[in-house]
Amino acid sequence: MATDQWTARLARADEEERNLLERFRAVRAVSLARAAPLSAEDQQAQSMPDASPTKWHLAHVTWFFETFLLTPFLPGYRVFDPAFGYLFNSYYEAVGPRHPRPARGLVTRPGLERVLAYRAHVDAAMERLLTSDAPAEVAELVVLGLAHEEQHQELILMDVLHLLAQSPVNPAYGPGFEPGVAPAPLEWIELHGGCVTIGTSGNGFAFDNEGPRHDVLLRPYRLASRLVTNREWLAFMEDGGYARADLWLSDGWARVREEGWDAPLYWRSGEAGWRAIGLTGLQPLDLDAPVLHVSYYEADAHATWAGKRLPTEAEWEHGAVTRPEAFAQLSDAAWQWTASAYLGYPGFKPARGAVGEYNGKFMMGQMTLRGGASITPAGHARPTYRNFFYPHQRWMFSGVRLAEDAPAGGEASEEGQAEAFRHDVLEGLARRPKSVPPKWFYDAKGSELFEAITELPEYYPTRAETALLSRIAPELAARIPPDAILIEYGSGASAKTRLILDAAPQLGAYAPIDISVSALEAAAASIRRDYPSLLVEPLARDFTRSGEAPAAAAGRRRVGFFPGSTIGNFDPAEAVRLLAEARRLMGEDGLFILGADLVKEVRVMTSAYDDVAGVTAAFNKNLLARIDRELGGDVDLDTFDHRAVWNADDSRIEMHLVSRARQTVRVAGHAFDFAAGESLHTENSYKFTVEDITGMAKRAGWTLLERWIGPPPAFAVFLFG
Ligand code: SAH
Ligand code: AVI
Repeated sequence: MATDQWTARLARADEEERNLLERFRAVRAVSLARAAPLSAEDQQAQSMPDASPTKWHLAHVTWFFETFLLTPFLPGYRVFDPAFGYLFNSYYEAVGPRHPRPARGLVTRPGLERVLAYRAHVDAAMERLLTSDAPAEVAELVVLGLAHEEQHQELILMDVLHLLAQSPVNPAYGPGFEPGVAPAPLEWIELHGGCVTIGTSGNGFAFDNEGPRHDVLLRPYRLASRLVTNREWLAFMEDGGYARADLWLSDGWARVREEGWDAPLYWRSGEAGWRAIGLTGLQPLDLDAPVLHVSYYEADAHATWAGKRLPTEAEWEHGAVTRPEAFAQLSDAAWQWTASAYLGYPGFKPARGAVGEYNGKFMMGQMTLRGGASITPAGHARPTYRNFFYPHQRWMFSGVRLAEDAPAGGEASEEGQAEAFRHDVLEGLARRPKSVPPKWFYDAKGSELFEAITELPEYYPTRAETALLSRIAPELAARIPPDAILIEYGSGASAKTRLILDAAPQLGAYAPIDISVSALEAAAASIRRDYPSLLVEPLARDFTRSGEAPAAAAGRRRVGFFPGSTIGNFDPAEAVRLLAEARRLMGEDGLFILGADLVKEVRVMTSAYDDVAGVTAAFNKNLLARIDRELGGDVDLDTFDHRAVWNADDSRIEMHLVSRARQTVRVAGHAFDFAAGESLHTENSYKFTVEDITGMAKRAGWTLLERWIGPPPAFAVFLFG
């Protein structure tokens, strides 16, 4: 990276980085702290050519400061020992010849004491340099030197673990670096992709290989919310994972055969089952912890076995940057193999001079890993960070995050919907407790049944909201700007919409969004017929997914309309995400009309979901009928009961389908066991207080403009801007 670029970056560096001397002291201290639990003998030995003795690491990072900072920039600096240039240069050809890497463990002199004296000598000189009037170039090289030292702090622990793992007495390094377990079940996080931008934005330090920032085209994809666990790895092994050539890349299979791989690097089998060597010694395998110390070949074979794939590094980065809250173990457990070869980004040019050897010359034959590990020094990694190793290497803290393709065109296409339905049902039936998202109720039959529900004597929400909307429509209409577009979420039959359209003839366009194609098409046709001057643009898609604005929204003020208390069919966190996404779509000057059912007497609420005529039961069971129709299921509807219960803790009505007896159902070629009385959870309908709604909307970036509450059974309509 050119010097002026480094300088520019540094100028933008954050406060901590500005106080270089303090950072210098802190980072240097971490290296000694990591070496502290080790004896001089531990710090001398080298267990393989790829690993280096701790003593060598401590000296090499010091040599970096001496060579690139003190010698050129500190007037009168006296080199500690001229022989060290040869002993502790790692790979810098421009700086001269060096001791062969596989023989580092044979250098018993200087001893550890003298290496520590070398560090003290260089530290003292660096203090002088950093308190002098040094050129700006010095600061940028110090930042690089510290990032370099942090990389070696990670290497110290990788190399020590490899060394200790050679010992028959299973010594431990010590606690404090365990990767922890994933908190939640695996979820597939949907990402739309498209033309996305990756790479460092130039704010704060980054290695040269993290730029230039550039565009990448990504097809829709899904990323696993957490890393592959030891339990999942064991299932792969038990299914012959290391014995089936069909799962492996050719080079990987050759390695398996040559080196006799049958488990991750540090797993050991014994009478008590599998155990794993880590920094705390030989321990029983924690099945919920992420698998560690697997090669690229193994990661790829596991992904193939699981019917998934590894993410590309652009997919990984885009997910980590845009949805960080959706992922666990992004940077604190294990580095994550990507399917991307470690190459320069478009336009990449290594820096001139010796530091240009830092990254660029390794861009051949290696694969990129993303994230960060439990042994990565705090603050060292970032979402654009590109780590890299050869595909056979295993001694680093490497793990696996899986990816898969999402259907082309997303759920908007018929094929996409079918695939998404299959995916959600198979995954939902495999969960404990079993659950399927309620959006799958709404095929043509389900939408018809919902309309029948709205007429039931027990189902008060539709009548209550319709009455309230009729009353307040003039007030709402007064807020709607001329030629605005009304964008409706979950429009169904678009019945309530008419109340707004009648009161606000100034509306220029209407975009109903609904996942139910049949309901959407019928509603759009009837609105077109009855409002001939209105531009109608129906959108058949899942409104929880961030999507493009309707074409008709261009140049128009936007008014969102989300009636029916359908907001209550989402968990609070999902609801906030949805409202925030709506905020983005409506724009700064947008409005949002939201209908929400309020908490009331329990009996009134439960009977609305358990009507005497059994229409709600038929609506609920239609999910099973749809599974049978579309996924070749063999579920007998009569073996399940409809159940609607009030969950006071979560303030929601829950709908379940409860299996009358123990049974096995088959869906899309997969078998799922139900115990007698076991439930498939099909829907939540949260019931709110006014504060619940205003709180969620506020978190999503909306401001309350007005709200109206109808007479009992109470329903509320909110206007946000
Ligand atoms: N707004 C109407 C209909 C409510 S029924 C009313 O108030 O009476 C809920 C509607 O939302 C259904 O038409 C259903 O197909 C649609 N829906 C549910 N989840 C959806 C999702 N995730 N994306 C798009 N539409 C959805
Ligand atoms: C669409 N949604 C708000 C309805 C509700 O009340 O949760 C769906 C429904 N489920 C059972 N009856 C109606």
